Amino acid sequence: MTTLKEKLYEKIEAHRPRIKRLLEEHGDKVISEVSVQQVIGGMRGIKSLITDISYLDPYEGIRYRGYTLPEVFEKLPKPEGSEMPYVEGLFYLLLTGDIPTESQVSDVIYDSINRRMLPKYVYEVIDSFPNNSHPMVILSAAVMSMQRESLFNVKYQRGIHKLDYWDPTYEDAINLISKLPIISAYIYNKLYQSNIKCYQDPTLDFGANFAHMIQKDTPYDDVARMYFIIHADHESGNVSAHAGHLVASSLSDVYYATSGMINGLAGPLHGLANQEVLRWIQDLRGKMGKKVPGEEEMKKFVWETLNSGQVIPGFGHAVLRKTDPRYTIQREFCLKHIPEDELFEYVNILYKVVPPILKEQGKAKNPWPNVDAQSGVVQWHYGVTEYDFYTVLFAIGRSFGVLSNIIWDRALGYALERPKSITTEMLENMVGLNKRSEERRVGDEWGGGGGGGG
Ligand code: CMX
Repeated sequence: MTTLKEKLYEKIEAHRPRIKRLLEEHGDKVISEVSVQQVIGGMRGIKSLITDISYLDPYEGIRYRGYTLPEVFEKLPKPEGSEMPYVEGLFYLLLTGDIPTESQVSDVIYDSINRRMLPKYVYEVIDSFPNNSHPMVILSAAVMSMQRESLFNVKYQRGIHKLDYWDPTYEDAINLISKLPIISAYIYNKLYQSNIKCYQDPTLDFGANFAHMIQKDTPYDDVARMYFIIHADHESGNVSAHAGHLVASSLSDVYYATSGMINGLAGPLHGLANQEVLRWIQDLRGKMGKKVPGEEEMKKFVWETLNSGQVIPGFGHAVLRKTDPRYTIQREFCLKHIPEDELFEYVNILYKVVPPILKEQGKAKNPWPNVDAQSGVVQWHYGVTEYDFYTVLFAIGRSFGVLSNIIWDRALGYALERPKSITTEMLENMVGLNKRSEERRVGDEWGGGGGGGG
């Protein structure tokens, strides 16, 4: 057993009694109420999910296992001469809650390198897609095609005790995480680099090997590490994390769940926003010729977008109410390494002009930039100019959080998700809008009752 798996097992054993006690002694205590606005408005803010991997404070931003992002970057071990930590160290932190030592990280790297080999049929699945397919579609299909590799599935068919579900899930998760950069690099090379064949280098860590496979030079290894780490988790309610958790809650294995996570991430209100930011800026760049717009020109462009009924990509958030620390980390990286970059100038002007405009428009609850406003600029500068690909990078990072959560879901025996839905008429009745509500009981008409299956 690896040191990570041993440590995880210890942590699981220590955590199980806490959940048991909560359920047995406090199972019927009320912790949250639900308004009509929340039922219609995408369940915003309803406290109904549990995770210990990360927590998102609206004003402070994300903490992984209690650590802010700057703390994570400062504390995790780094490769010699690198500014950014090993992604494998982040995985150790997310799973166990502990900052790993150098040797614990080496152990994870060694284990992961041995799992990088892709079955031949995955290359064939990727090759079978036309070159104008979106890379997120290919990624999702490639992951899905590997479902037959699931150890959890085999063990379940043979009959495995519930308490042991986490073990084959852990094996599946590390197998999949180790393969994701290989799959993604192969997709990148097929779509944008004339199908060049580039093999993994077993002497390199997760970030450096990915940079090597898409043939980007230093410091892209650090850019990749930074990118994967900042995107890893954002608690459980966002679409990608929730989709992964939801699918896995039916005991679907991590291949089904990760494909679901990828599909949710591919929407423009979520992960695809990073591509949208670049597309939107390139549109303006096309209009401006070589000139960088001044603040007044930029304001006009922003208003044009808003007045045509579109959102400003990279701004706003369902939970955050301040500038996203993931934005700030990338901004600081740009200020240090690429202060003169033309696209960074665009992003800087947007940082100045968009929040006051969104405030003036008065709709967005959060006028500040999110992670996606800045991430494409860094990628573009270091040679990944194919912005369709940016959400794939987000997906590689997000898989660390989603898969860590699924392993813990299995370990703690979290239940099948099954919230209750009601009809519009029932909701009207509940708030007293229908006179008829006094005359008949909703439960009689529709069978009432709670969740159940199906
Ligand atoms: N530009 C224009 N309008 C915006 C806006 C933006 N950036 N952000 C929010 N609004 C609008 C909403 O569309 C909504 O309008 P309607 O009342 O007409 O429906 C109104 O303001 C209220 O929305 P909200 O409560 O502030 O935001 P939501 O929780 O509903 O949505 C989000 C959050 C991220 C989808 C939204 O801010 C948005 O569309 N942003 C742009 C897309 C984006 O950057 N997404 C990436 C988020 C981070 C990530 O997941 O990767």
